[in-house]
Amino acid sequence: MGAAELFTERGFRQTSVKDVADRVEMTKGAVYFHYPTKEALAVAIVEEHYARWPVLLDEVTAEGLGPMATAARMLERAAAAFQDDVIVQAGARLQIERPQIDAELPTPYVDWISLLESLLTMAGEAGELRPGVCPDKAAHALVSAFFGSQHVSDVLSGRTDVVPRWRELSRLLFGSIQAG
Ligand code: LUB
Repeated sequence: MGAAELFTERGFRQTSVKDVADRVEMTKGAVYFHYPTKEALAVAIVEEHYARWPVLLDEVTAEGLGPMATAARMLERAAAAFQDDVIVQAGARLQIERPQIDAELPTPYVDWISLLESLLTMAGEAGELRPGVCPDKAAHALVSAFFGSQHVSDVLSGRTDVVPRWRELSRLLFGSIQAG
């Protein structure tokens, strides 16, 4: 957690392994035992960020909503994670700083685009999608909008209002792609 807090607060370049060791009250050696480089620490946090979403999908799927509502609910829960989960916040900042990180990081956005495209395709098959809306284009637009919304919240409010801001934008976006 300590490293995630520091990466979120200061970013990759401005965080040293010594800072992490101090924050978690371990020796540098102990941190290096678990993570041979600072890059390895960043990779672990970004991977943990992405590991959140399949767990979330299982939880939301268990609610038994239709595909369109499942898509909306997934993004609503993601907004709560971006607002409150320091691992998710750190992963997002590290992905922005990926050009400065000499490590293989997961490609951002693609899994969310793919998930939303499959949910919106199912929504189309269920008659929940406005005629003429392409699931792939709408999925890409939703991810772009979400990314922008949480980023603006981060810059303007330290992510304290991700949820209400996303709720406003989500209402507009889903209102424009759902049938009826
Ligand atoms: C999401 C971010 C921030 C996509 O999937 C990702 O990589 C994301 C971090 O890179 O927003 C929108 C859910």
